[in-house]
Amino acid sequence: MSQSNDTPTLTSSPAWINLEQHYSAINTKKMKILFAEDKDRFSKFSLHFESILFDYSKNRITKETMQHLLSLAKQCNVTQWRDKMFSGEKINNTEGRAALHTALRNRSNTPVYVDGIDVMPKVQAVLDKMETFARKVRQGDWKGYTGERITDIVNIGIGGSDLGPKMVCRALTQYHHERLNIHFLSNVDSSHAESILKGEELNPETTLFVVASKTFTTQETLRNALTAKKWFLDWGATEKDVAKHFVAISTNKKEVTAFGIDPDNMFEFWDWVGGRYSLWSAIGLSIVLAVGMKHFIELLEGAHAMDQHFQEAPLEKNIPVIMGLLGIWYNNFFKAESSAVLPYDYYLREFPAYLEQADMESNGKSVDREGRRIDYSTGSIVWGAEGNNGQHAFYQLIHQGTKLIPTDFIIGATTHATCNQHHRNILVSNFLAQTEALMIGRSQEETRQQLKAAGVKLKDVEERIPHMEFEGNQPSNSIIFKELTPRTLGSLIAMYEHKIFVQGIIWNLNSYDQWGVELGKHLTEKVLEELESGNDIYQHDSSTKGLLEQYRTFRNETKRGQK
Ligand code: G6Q
Repeated sequence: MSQSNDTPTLTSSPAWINLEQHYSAINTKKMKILFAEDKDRFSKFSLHFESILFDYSKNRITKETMQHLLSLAKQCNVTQWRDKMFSGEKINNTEGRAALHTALRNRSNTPVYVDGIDVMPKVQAVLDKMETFARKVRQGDWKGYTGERITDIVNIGIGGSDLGPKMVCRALTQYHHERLNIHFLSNVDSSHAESILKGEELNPETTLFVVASKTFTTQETLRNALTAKKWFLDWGATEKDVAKHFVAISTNKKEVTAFGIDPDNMFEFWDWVGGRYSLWSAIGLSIVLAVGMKHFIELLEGAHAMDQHFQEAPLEKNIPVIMGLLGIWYNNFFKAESSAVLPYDYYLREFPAYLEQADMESNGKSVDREGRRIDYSTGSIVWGAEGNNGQHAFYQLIHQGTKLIPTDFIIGATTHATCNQHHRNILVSNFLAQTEALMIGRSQEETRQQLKAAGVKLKDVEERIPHMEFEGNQPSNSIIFKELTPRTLGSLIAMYEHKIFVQGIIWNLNSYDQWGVELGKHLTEKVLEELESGNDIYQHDSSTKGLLEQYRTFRNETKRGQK
């Protein structure tokens, strides 16, 4: 909803008030009763997209809930905002930029204009450059300075320049080129650089560094790139050899050149691509190197197909819209603080970390688009881990804790791994049993009967019941896909991107800026100056000062000990 001073705020709008009233009427309703009352609940509350099934029937919703939520989407002009995004309007108003990650995967190649210029020829030109380069590296025609073929690729980047490509590379492990090992260096802690360069015994003669930074000013990335360059030169290579071992991905040609990377070895992208939405751009170079251009294009095609679904499907059949609305339902009406993403797929193990950034950096905002403080909760705390491992760790809190935690369970029906069907069956039965148990729970009476049947002494049964009862009614979405192909992965990622978009529009936020991250980039400058100079230059609170002094003491003691 576009708000001005004389229009109602979100929380006093008709759709919101209707939802509040509806929430009061149904919030205690048990899902297991809803399932018992309607045998067709699964088919009514599930949607298919290509080879992906999105089942949202295990949610605390009725037909009426969805009608109210869809009215909210209409009231907030979700479709109009969606069209603005796709057409290149500058919806990132605080930075005066479009948010056009969808143009990067616009496989229909229809024109998309930014400031009156069609961006599609530029997009294609960079894809062509990536393809040519990757082909040479993959075929062994791109040689290192001693004439050796490249065997190891190190992507140096952080945040959006790391999490997306890393997640996709891990997810598509089964498609990797067999000679090429892909590494991701992000953390400025030198232990990370060391564990890759030394720990994995890389050979400078056969290693290619991909320095990925939209701005090319990010301290961590530049520091790591310098360390990598020193390691390379220390081996005996010369400055002129750098061109064969360092390439850059950036929007900032000036800084890339200043760093010493040949601009011919720079892969460009543009300010209308947000960092956390950039894996589809040149930032995906490590993906192309790992899996080849054919599979990267399939990834883009999968995302494009989801873009078309998001643009064309009616709201009530539109998966990202439904996902976004369900999130609003729990976040704002049930007051759920967090939501969990639980992939039952080893190759998707980086997906929760990727979504943490995509979601929380986009919608972790407390002022609306016009800069006014808002009076409703935004950005859910997104977290998660591989589902099967999580069962043996944190699921306890989801089952029996005091918090409502809506969950997304994700699984593929088949795996590329040498399939031992029994492994798969165990995995899938855990997936199914968990969502069922979260929904159904276990009543006191059921617990009593089970304890008795297990031969527990009668006097112990009553004592144990409160500890072993499960309230149930914990909501979950289940996402099942046929196989983790590049296309399916592309669709899955785009589905979540658009879910995040829908929520941002309903909360009237700019999902495409990240001033909190920018703050972090500048905060260290002052303290770093003090650490390097050894002098106290700035005023600090007593805690920061105390910590700084303690660090210096420890550091000096360690240095003396080393002498
Ligand atoms: C993403 C954020 C942030 C960014 C990193 C790296 O949306 O802006 O995570 O990607 O801070 O920035 P550079 O790519 O500019 O190095």
